[in-house]
Amino acid sequence: MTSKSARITVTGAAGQIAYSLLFRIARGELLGPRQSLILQLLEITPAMGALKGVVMELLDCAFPLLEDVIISDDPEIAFRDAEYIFLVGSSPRKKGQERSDLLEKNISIFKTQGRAINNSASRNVRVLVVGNPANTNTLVAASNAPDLEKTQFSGMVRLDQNRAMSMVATHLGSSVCELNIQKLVIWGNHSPTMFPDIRLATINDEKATDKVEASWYKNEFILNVAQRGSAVIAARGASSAASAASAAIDHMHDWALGCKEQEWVSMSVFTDKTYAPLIPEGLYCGMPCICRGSNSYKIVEGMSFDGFSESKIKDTVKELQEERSFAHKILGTL
Ligand code: NAX
Repeated sequence: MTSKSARITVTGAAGQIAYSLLFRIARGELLGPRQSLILQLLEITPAMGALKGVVMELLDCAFPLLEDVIISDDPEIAFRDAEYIFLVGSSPRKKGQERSDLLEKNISIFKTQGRAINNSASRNVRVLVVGNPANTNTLVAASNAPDLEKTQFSGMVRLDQNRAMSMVATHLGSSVCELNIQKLVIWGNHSPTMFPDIRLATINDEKATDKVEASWYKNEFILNVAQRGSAVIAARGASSAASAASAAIDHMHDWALGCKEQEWVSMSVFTDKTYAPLIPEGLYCGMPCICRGSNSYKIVEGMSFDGFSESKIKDTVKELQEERSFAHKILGTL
């Protein structure tokens, strides 16, 4: 066992995603079986009672790695010295609510949390934003943490990558367990405009585009990946929770410790000049990344785009730019 426990904060800790995420982290699935942990859990005041019940259950598991659990409704306390932060809690979309109303409510939550992270988290913190609208929430949080680097923040599109890999396998009458699917990329926003891109993907080292039908890819696959969240809600009566928690662990694990050799992972990261002007600087956009451990990632360079992929990326980038403008309008500044 390593001597110093890692401090991990999860917000929205009494919610559905956290109910899966916390137990998997505490088992060691995030940082491995030799790293002890302190969980720091943030909730809003009315949910503190329910959160106490979650803590009881965490303690009842007698996890050997779990040194302590701290709960608070004060972000500065919950983020104190945290090295890994999962921003899961957010205001949910209510029936009939416009995306702009959802954005407005969440922008103020993520502004407050960005400031608190800036003030109290570890200077080496890594922050993963899960709460929707995840890309723009990431931008708002990172912009309100001026003492930290933008590369210390990222948003989650890994669930979309996992869904896409599973759909490709199912289409081929197989499973991700039997097929080695690599380099499948999610570009853009975690929203229906996202672009799941298989142009460079490989399946058992062969080109994915030689294996799947082009019409299925263009007419069904892209839409189905983007609408998978709605399909889960329709079937389950509740939004994706365990699969979102699993993807959050995949994302943070790979960022912290590195992904497999040759593997690309999709992360919503701060855009630099790599794909400008198609993907302009200053957004958080789903991109292919390589993680080689030490809490770092590198955007995969040198990808080219045909007319179809370019127009898909333009659409999702346009939406990200509109959300950024809206956030600017609400906050006066980011
Ligand atoms: P729940 O409604 O079950 O839980 C959210 C929790 O957040 C609640 O307990 C609530 O009290 C808490 N909360 C609200 N405001 C807070 C604040 N200011 N500080 C701390 N806690 C706060 O939602 P759940 O199913 O857990 O989903 C959480 C978020 O993940 C939602 O925004 C959801 O849309 C988003 N998702 C993102 C996904 C992604 O791929 N990026 C996929 C799954 C999910 O839809």
